[in-house]
Amino acid sequence: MTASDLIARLDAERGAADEAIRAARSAAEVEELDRRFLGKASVAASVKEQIKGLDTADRPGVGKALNEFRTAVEALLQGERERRAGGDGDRLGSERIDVTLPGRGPTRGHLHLVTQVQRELEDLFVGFGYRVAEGPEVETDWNNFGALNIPEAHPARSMWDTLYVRLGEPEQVLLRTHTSPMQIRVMQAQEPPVYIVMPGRCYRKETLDARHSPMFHQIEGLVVDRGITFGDLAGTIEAFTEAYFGAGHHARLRPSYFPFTEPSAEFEVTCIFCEGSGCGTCSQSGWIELGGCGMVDPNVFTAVGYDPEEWSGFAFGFGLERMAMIRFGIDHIKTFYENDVRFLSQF
Ligand code: FA5
Repeated sequence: MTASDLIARLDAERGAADEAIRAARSAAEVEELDRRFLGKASVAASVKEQIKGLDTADRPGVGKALNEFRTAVEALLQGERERRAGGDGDRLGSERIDVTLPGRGPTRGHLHLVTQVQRELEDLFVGFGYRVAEGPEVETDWNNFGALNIPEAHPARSMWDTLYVRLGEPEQVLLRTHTSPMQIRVMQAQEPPVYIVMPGRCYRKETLDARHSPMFHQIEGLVVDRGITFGDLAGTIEAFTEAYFGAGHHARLRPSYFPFTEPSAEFEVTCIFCEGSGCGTCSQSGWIELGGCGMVDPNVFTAVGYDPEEWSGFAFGFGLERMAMIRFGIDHIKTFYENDVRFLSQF
């Protein structure tokens, strides 16, 4: 072939390469065209071989044409590769799936409502300068009744339907019916003055109704000092109800009877469900009883070795479930212990 034949072949091949590369449908096809137009079996490789057989004077012209061919085809191939990379990039962008959403972790639990109420009241009383103490739920008859001025066969024992534990002498060990035995434990363990609250679980042989459960919680309070009066008790109760329920809740102290306090009172707040007009939750009375209180009976001081001539004091015991019911509008005590997460997770 002459030099001009070779140059013409390269021109034709360049046209073919241009057309084929622009029509390529895949990245693999582009690489295939690279081999077809620039590889060992290509027209360019053949022209390169034939240059050797040309006259020396013709060789530079064909060599230059071959270089131009290679440069042009490489540029076309490279352009196509870059276009495809960009196109893939666009496609990848549009098809991207966001996998960075937070996964569903285990749901975190929290403290039971009664525990929350207990801790809040503890904090409140610690703020008033009280200490906090806890004691056993299995008690002696002496601490639960005897030392609290309720001797055996005293009619007042019927105020508390007691669950006895088969331990020791019959009917000498029981599940505490109230937190008041903690008064005895604390006074036996320390000298006055005493400013203390004692929360905990209590048990009674009782049928479940809207306000009563066989297992419930109380918080007991005890203050012993010189010159403590009923006014101090009333003031303390007022201060703590206002701090816990907020202003605007009506409360009243009603004369009552407890063997271990004299005088004694019952502490009640207006029923929030009927606002005083009477409903099932408050047994139609318009009031919900929160607890009992009174001035510590001198017989109790004598039982623990305190001199009733020197010391005076007051005590109170409130139901924690009742406090939560009134504050959050819960109309049945059973909801505390059914373990329904829909109820518990609201608090
Ligand atoms: C007593 O238990 C006395 N120890 C209270 C006391 C302490 C009086 C110190 C004087 C000095 P009472 O049985 O009324 O009292 O119970 C007090 C409160 O505990 C009730 O007002 C109520 O809020 C709560 N309570 C009593 N029984 C139950 C029950 N079965 N379920 C839920 N709460 C109860």
